[in-house]
Amino acid sequence: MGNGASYSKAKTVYLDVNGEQQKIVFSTHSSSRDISDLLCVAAGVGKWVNITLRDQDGAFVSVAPTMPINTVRNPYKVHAHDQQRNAQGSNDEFLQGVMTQVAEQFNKAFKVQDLKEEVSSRLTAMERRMETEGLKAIEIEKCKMEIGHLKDELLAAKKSHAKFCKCSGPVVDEKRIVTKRDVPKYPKYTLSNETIKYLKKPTFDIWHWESNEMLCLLEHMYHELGLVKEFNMNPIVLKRFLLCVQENYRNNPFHNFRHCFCVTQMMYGMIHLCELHTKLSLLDMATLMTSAVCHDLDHPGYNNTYQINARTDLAVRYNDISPLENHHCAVAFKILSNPDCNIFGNCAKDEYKQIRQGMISLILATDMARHSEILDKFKSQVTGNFDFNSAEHVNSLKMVLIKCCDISNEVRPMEISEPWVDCLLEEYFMQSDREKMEGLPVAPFMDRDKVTKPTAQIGFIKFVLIPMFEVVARLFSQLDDQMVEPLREALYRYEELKLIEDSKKEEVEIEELQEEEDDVIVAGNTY
Ligand code: 0WF
Ligand code: ZN
Repeated sequence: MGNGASYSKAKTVYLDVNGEQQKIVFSTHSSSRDISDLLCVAAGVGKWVNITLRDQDGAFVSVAPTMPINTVRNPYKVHAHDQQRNAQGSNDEFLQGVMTQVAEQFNKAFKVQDLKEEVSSRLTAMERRMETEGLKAIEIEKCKMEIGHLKDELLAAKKSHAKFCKCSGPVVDEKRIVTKRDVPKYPKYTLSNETIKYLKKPTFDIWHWESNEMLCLLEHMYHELGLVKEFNMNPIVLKRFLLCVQENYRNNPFHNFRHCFCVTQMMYGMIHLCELHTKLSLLDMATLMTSAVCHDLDHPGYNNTYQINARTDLAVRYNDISPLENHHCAVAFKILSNPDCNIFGNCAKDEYKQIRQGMISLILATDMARHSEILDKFKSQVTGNFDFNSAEHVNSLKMVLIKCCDISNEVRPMEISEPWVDCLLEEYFMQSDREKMEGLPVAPFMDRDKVTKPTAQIGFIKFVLIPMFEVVARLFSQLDDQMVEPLREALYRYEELKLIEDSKKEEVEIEELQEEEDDVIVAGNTY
C-alpha cells in the first residue's frame, strides 16, 4: 500500500515569445493562475498582464493544467495584453479578465467549499488590488457590483450543490450530521494478536492500513481501554461516530484521516507506555482519545496564519482566535449532537459536561501559537510537585499529551516518519503558492524556494519536540528510551543530511564560479 502522498506529473509546454524560444514546466496539480504567472515570467512581463496562447493554426489554447502539450517544433505563440496598465481606458477588458478567472474557478471540478474559499479570497485580493492601484471611483463601483453578482452566483451554486451532497463544506452549519454510508458497509475485521500488540507501540506501521482498517483499529482501542463498557456506548453508535469522523476529514496531503489515526494511535500508545490508567480516570482517557480522534476535523489545509491574513469566514467567525481549532471542535460537537453518532449519549449529564469541557480544552491546546504558554505552565507544575489529584495539573498534562501526539511523527522509525515531512511540505507549499498569488505574507518555512527537509526538521526537533518530550519524561521516565532517544536519533540523521546537502550546494557553486571564470577567459581571448 502507498504512503498516502499524492504526486503530480510535470508537463512541459514550448513557447514562442516574440521569436524567442522559451518553455515552461508545471505540475498537473497547478492552477490556471499558477500557469498564467509562469507564462508572465517566460514572456518577461508583470503578473498583471493577461497572456493568451495560440497554436500554429492561430487557434487559442486554454491556459489550464489540462492544456495540450506541444513540441519544440510547434511552440505556442505568446501574446501579452497589458490590461492593468490600461485599466482607466479599458476597464471592461479588466473586468472581463476578472470574470474569466472566476468563471474558470466555477468550471473546476472541486468541492464547492474549496471553490467558495478560493473564489472569495481571489475576490478579496482583487478588491484590494483595485483599491490600491487607483481605478476611478465609478469604475471601482462597477467592479464591486460585478463582484457582488459573482458572490450571489457562488452562493446559489453552493446551495444547489448542498442539496445533493452531504459531504461538502464545514458541517457546523448543517442541521444534522449523517454519514454517507452506514455501518453495514463498514466491514468487520479480525485483528491478529501481533497487530493488537503492536498497536500500542510508537513503532506501529501507520502506512500499512486503508481507511476501513483504521476505523476498525480505532474501534478496537475504545473497546480495549474499557471506554465502551464504562460509558455504556452502543457499539453500533461507536462505529457510526468513527465513520462520520472519517468522512469529515478532508483529503489534504497532511491534515487528513491518516493523521487523525496517527495522533490517536500515539495517544493510545502513550496511555499504555505511561500506564495512565493507574493515574487518570476513564473519563480523562475518553477525553484524551476522543479529542485526538476529532482534533483536526474538516481541516482545510491552510493554517491559522492564512485564515487570519486572508480574512476567511473561519477567521471572521472566531475573531482570529485559533480559528481552525475552534472549527475542529465545533465540528466534533456537531457530530456528537446527532444521537446516532453520540458515543456519550448514555452518559450522565454531568459526565457529558466534563467530557465536553475537557475536549474543548484539549482541541484548542493543539494551536501551536499557544505552545510556550502551555508548555511553560506544565514545566512549572512538573518542576514543583506534580499533583495527579489536582484538576489543574491533570488538565495541563492532558493538553501536553495531545500536543505531543499531534506532532509526534519524528518519534516513529525513519521509514514511517519521513513520508510525513513530504506530505506536510506539499501542504505548506500549496499554502505559500496561494499566499504569493494573493499578495499575502509567506512564512520562510513554507516557502519552496527556502525550505528543505533537513532545515524544516532540525529546528523543529531541536527546539520544539525534544524539549517538550523531555519535560513529559520527567514524569514518566519510560519515555526517555521510547520517545526522546528516537527524537535525538532523528535530529542526528537530519543534521547529517544537511551536511551532505550543504556540501553538494557548495560543489555546484564552485562549478558555477568556474564556468563564469572560463567564460571570462574565452571572452578575453576573443577580444
Ligand atoms: C516541517 C516542520 C514540521 N515538522 C514536523 O515533523 C511536524 C509535525 N507537525 N508539524 C510539523 N512541522 C506541524 C503541523 C501543524 C503544526 C505543526 N515545520 C515546522 C516548521 C517547519 O519549522 C519550525 C521550526 C521551529 C519552530 C517553528 C517552526
Ligand atoms: Zn493535527
